[in-house]
Amino acid sequence: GEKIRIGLIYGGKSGEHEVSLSTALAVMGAFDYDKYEIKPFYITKQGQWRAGQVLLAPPRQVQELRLEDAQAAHDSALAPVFERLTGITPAEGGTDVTAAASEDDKPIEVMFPLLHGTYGEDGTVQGLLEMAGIPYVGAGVLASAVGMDKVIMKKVFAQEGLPQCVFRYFNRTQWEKDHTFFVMEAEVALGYPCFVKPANLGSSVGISKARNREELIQAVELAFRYDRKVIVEEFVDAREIEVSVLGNDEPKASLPGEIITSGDFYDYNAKYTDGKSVMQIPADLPAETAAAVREMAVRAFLAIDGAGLSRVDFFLRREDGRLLINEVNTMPGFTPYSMYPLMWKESGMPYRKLLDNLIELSLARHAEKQRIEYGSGT
Ligand code: G1L
Repeated sequence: GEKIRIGLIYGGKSGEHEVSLSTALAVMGAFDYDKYEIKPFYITKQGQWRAGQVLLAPPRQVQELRLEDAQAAHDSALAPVFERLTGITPAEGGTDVTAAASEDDKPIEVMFPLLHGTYGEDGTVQGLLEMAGIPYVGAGVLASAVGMDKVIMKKVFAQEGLPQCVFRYFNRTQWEKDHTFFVMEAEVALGYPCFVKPANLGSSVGISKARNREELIQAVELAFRYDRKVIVEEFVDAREIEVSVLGNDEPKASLPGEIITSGDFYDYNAKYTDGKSVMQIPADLPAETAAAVREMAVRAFLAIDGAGLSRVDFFLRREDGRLLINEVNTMPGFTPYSMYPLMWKESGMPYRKLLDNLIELSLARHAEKQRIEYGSGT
């Protein structure tokens, strides 16, 4: 029968360009090509869109994904999206006669947006796909945007009654007007050491630990280079526990995993993430703690209005054994060796099956949205 046409958007202007490329290669390598055909959409570092030929087999190396020469001059890579937006096909519009009515014009049935913060904030690519009426995998506009802003996310957690670490935040204007006020506020609420971060989660840069007032001021000024809003968090001496959540309105949680950074703990369940930390799946936790962390992960997912998938990260404080939510990541690492897919694998769902499920969830959510009536009908 007909194959399901999957689109992959990857690359992008952000610092995670290369991560996005290797993720796209891993995803393309995992599909069942008897069931799916894949159309690549590459965004260059300069922000230019390039559509590739439909793939009937997985590409072998990352280099093949850069779509350097063949489509380089092709400025109509967004055509499939804008055709949906406008209802005008290239043939009708008369802009691109060469590409008329070929097999390549078949619409994308489900899109994977495999990139992060391409236009500065997240939710933007999701918004584009939303307007074009193309079903896509993962969080929608709202949850993507909430998931990018640490401050807004914490406000949502607070409203949901999820325990979290103490924090303070301020914008650049407030800081410049009266920085002594905010230093005092942070010192009284959090003490030292504390962590200073740009509110925007997209950047892994600009984060530092402050041990005294001088370091705090320096850390805040550094963080303001990357965002107009800065958050200061209390230091928590804790284990790092993570859970994979999958679903739409009735999401399910995987077995929890742990990121162990102390360095000297290795066993057969532990896998390297980088030089300094290992992943342990499942995490070595008492049954009640594992159950509690999974329940909290689902609550957090629903609280941000998640869809498709999210990795939910926690602290398990050593001092009192209390669970604190750290963040929801709507775009987690997603190669077969990343925490999110590995936690599902350990829970009985291999990578390829996970992709099937995400596609089904995307279509289900799209169908659900089409049941909604918009506007007054005038
Ligand atoms: F499409 C999904 F499944 F929703 C999705 C989208 C993005 C899963 C995972 C990601 N992750 C990334 O794009 C990234 C971590 C590679 C950012 Cl560059």
